[in-house]
Amino acid sequence: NTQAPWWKDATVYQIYPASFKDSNNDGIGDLGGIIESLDYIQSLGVDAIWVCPMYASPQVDMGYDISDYEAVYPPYGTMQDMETLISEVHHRGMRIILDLVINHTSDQHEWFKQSRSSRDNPKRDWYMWRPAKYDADGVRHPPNNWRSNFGDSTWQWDELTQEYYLHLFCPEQPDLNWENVETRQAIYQSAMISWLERGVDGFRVDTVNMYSKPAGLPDAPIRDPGFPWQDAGLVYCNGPHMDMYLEEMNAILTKYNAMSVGECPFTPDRQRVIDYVSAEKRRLNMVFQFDAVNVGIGTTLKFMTKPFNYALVELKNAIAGTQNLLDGTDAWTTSFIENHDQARSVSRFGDDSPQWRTRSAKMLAMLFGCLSGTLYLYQGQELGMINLPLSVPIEEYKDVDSSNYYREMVERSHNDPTAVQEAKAALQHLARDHARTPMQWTAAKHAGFTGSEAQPWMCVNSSAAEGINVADEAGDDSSVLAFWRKTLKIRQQHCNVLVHGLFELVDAENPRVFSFVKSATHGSGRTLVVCNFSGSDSDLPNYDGLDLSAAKTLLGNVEVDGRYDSPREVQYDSRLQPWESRLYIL
Ligand code: TEU
Ligand code: CA
Repeated sequence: NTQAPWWKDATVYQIYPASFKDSNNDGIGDLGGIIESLDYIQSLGVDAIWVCPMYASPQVDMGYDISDYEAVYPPYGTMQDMETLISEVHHRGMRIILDLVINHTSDQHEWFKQSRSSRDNPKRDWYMWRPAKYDADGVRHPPNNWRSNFGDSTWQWDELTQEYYLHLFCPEQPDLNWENVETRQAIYQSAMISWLERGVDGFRVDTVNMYSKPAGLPDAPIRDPGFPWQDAGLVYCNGPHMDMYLEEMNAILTKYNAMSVGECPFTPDRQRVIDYVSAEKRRLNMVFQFDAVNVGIGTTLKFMTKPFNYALVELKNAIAGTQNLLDGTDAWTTSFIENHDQARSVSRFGDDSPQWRTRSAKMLAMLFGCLSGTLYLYQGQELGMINLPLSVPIEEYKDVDSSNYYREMVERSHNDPTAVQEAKAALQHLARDHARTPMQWTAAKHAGFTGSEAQPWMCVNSSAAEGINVADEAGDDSSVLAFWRKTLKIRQQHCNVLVHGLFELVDAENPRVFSFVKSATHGSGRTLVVCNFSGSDSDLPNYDGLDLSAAKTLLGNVEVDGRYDSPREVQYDSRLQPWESRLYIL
């Protein structure tokens, strides 16, 4: 039984630099702000930070459009600041991972500038250029019908050289051509090795399963009839050379003893996922699957949302699917429900009204804090931060994904007021912007994110003034923040079960109560987590073969005798209060 690697037991705290902490009052978060907050971060009980892209970038997609992998975006700071950040993190015994965005670059990257300059430029083949198709009437069409992740065609016509280039995201994010070995070597050197040499401990690998495209770039099936561009994720992800590319990358990572967590959308096939993350295969350490965060999103367009109330069983199955990667395999998994691409979990899966916000946020903390795999916590999630309210005008939404969707809905409906209202409501529910409002540090102006005279780059959620902020929550033992700290402590104390244990849904069809058992694979230990996903009382289920009469609770989100935590013998009520959750040790 060998020692598990550090990243298995770790909790990773994700930081979005623009919105975390502004140290020089220009309204934009920065590296200095992260450095000065490291003690706070460590006090949560986390082991590592993941810093979203802080590289040189025109910021069309908030830094996921990189123009130079080896330079820092000046408003965030300097290379010297990065070196300070890395050493300050290490000084505290923590780890730091960076975002590795290498499916595409910015169109302002030197490589692309050269590639687009002429058809015979030596870097022409570093990107995915294709000739146009012409129909019988001589009208020009792109090579296929793929819809980009941000709407519209994935192909951009280039007047100068009279060809299309591929971009799975914005037109300003051209896809690199991974088939070219020289390109791959340049990517590895510039984006990976240069940072591993500076001491980073690993990478969160953006869109990791999109590097290898399917031969012939075939059309996607038509799911949105009447519109030219079709969702193609299932077509362009997981292409034929993925394994080889990942093995090349892994060889570099291994040399530096660095970890990897890949973002793995559009991969319903369990065996495909296991083949990415099996320890023996040496490709990736783990991946983020999208099953849980996609519960409740639309089937044709992601913002065409359906209400969550009917989807608890779907959420259970989604989570079970990612948890069960561990069953009988040497694979590893992740637990997360928020990141910079997701709306706030308490607004989506809990109840963000003043009455139930705290309790339902704690319930979600318990649920995801008790799942196996490496746990990821997104900035502000530890406070139970919530979505912007509907009263915030659409102009405050800064994300290109949101503005493109809104514009498309206005166009499709010819500005029909009902359709436009619906589009806005959908964005209020699901937009990525809700994760990107500034971190709420205090109840003061701008939530203490930046100086009171400054103008924050994105609007601050007014809930900061209503108690959802670090200062207020730190002084309150019944806060969401205090609960996350307790949860992370208990997770560590019982890591055999809570981090490494096998997951089993119990009472799986119950549409209101989410219950699961975890069992240690080595050593002993069994726990039961019960979550009432409902604003009314529910019965504590009668579990076949589980006797709770002698079971103690390790943690609960409803106060009993003035306390929430610590094992006790109290016989719990067989009624679950609204949004109540309990962690039993069996
Ligand atoms: O996201 C890739 C991804 O697959 C999505 O979840 C994406 O956010 C969604 O399709 C948008 O509707 C990654 C990054 O996390 C994201 O922030 C970037 O925008 C994207 O890659 C492009 O680099
Ligand atoms: Ca700043």
